[in-house]
This record gives sequence, C-alpha cells and structure tokens, in this order.
Amino acid sequence: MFKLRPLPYALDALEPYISARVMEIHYEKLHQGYVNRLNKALENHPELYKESLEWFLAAPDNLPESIRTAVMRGAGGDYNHSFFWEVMKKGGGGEPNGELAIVIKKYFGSFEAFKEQFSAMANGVFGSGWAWLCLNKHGDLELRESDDQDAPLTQGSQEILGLDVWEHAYFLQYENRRAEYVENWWNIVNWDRAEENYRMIVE
Ligand code: MN3
Repeated sequence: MFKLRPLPYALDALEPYISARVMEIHYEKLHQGYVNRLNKALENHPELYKESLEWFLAAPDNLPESIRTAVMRGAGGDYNHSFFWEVMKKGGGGEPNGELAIVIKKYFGSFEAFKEQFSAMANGVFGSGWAWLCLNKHGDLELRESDDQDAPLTQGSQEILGLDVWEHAYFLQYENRRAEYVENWWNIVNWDRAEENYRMIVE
C-alpha cells in the first residue's frame, strides 16, 4: 500500500505565506485523499502496490484500462504534492545560484524574466492545475502547465519546480486573489532543492 510521505517541515513553517490551516487541510486531508484514492484504485490489482508512482505516471499504458484513470489521478495527486512540499521551505526565496541559475539565464534572459513568465503562466492556469519548470525530453528548459493532477512526467518532461494553483491551495487564505498567492510563494521557494532536482536530471 502507498503511504502519505512525511511533510519535510512543520505545518506552520511556511507562515505567513501559506498558513498552517491551509497546510493542515492541503497535506493532511487532500494529499492523504490522493494516497487513499490510489490505494483504492489498486485494490483489485494488489500486484501493482509494489510499483512506484513514477512507474505509473511515466507509462500509463502499462495499467489495465479499467483502473487507468483512477490510478493516474491518485498517483499524480500523490506525486505532485510530495514534489511540491519539497520545493518549499521556511526562509526560502531569493534566486538559484548554481547550474540552474545559469540555464535559467540562458533560456529566459534573466531570473526576473523567468519569474515573470512563470507567474503569468501560474496566474493563467484555467480551472484546477499546476505550473511547472521542467526539462523536456529534448533537454530544453520549459515552462509547462498541467491540468488537474496530470504530471509533466507523463509527457516525458522532468520536474524542476512546481506550483499548485488549485483553489484548495490558496482560497481559504487568499480568497480569489491567486496572483497574491503566486507572488508570495516566491518567498518560500527552496532553490537548493530545485537545483538538486535539475542536477539529478542532467547528471
Ligand atoms: Mn493541491
């Protein structure tokens, strides 16, 4: 069975940018809900409990058609949220400073230009979804949206940084002011982790 992975910090660690109450609902209730959904979807195929989230997401065709959609929703929800918690931290923000800083500059011209484009994409996601910085299958840095709980991995892109823009991620604290949530989020980005994600893809 799949288990909810531990949050890498306390529920109130991202205050004031993301409130403890939002984190409590988002992590303990909603993220747990995706894990439960995945386990439930697999209950008649227990041999699949030994597989990884990445295995499901990278090759959905391997899954029996009758459970494919349910497994992808649960696995995507679990994978995306676990990834999201890791790319934030207390006292984050600022700018990347290793290899990632160099490639961001190469692809976007400057860190500020990257940040502007990423924010515009995040603010523009229609309905429920995510904003991502990825390395695509051609080895290029790309900004990419995903709907619902789809993971870029399914399209062959590897995630470096991601932002949840489902209303459940911010509505309780920011109401309909998504742009304020996105702007504040830059203060808690864990660039060390994003850098590590990038290095793990390219090395
Ligand atoms: Mn979420």
